[in-house]
Amino acid sequence: NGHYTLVLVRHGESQWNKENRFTGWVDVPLAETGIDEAKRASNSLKSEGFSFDVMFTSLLQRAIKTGLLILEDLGLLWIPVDKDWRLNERHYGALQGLNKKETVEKHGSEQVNLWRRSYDTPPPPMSPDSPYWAGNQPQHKSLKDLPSTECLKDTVARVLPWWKEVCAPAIKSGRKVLVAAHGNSLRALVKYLDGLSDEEICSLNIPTAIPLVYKLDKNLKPVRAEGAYAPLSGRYLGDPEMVRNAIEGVANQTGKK
Ligand code: DG2
Repeated sequence: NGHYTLVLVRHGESQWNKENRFTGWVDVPLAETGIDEAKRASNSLKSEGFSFDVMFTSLLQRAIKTGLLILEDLGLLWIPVDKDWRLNERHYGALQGLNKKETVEKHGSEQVNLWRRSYDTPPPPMSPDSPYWAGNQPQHKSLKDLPSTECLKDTVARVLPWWKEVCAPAIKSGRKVLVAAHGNSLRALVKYLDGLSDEEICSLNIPTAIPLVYKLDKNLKPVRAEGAYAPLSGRYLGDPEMVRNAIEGVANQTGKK
């Protein structure tokens, strides 16, 4: 019918999501709960008959593993998997490793919210002496221009070239695409797809492991889906109440407990 389908999914709960720590480029594993969430995601994809020809993911195991768990459940472990650092989580600078609520206690919620959700205020930079410096990670050390911090605008600046060079051509060639990535790399992508303003994107949170399904026209412009989660044109595969709670949970990670 001249439309394309694109499925985006944030990884399931990671060990540091569980411990409520800023993660960014640190390569933490999925928590047990994250594995269960990935299975829930694949069940909902299966029950609606989704299939994929290629998976795109980051260089971080929480996203890779979530995607592979989904592919496994769909009998699709054989399809190509293309890993690209440009889908990595936004680099969280010197905040990486810190507990989100403790960071609020130290710096105040206004400052932390600015670091977390403003479009163009990056967190303080990470020092190359940090054990979490990307140059110490085997999958990143050969990248040129290693980031020491990123705001969402910086993340958009690397996700968009990936979209244009890699993802858009794959979709246009008729391949059914699954993207398994991260809260902020996906916020960067949907900001572009849905043309959200710098203000609108601030209040948008992406829940873990709930597939977000986009219908795209022949120019890859989103067509608003029935049951779309405004301001997005895509729809989440999941009970609306569960989706809403999951999104609020992300927003409240820095809130009072
Ligand atoms: C989280 C996002 O990334 O955190 O880096 O801590 O999606 O890989 O779990 P993800 C992190 P927030 O921006 O929601 O605080």
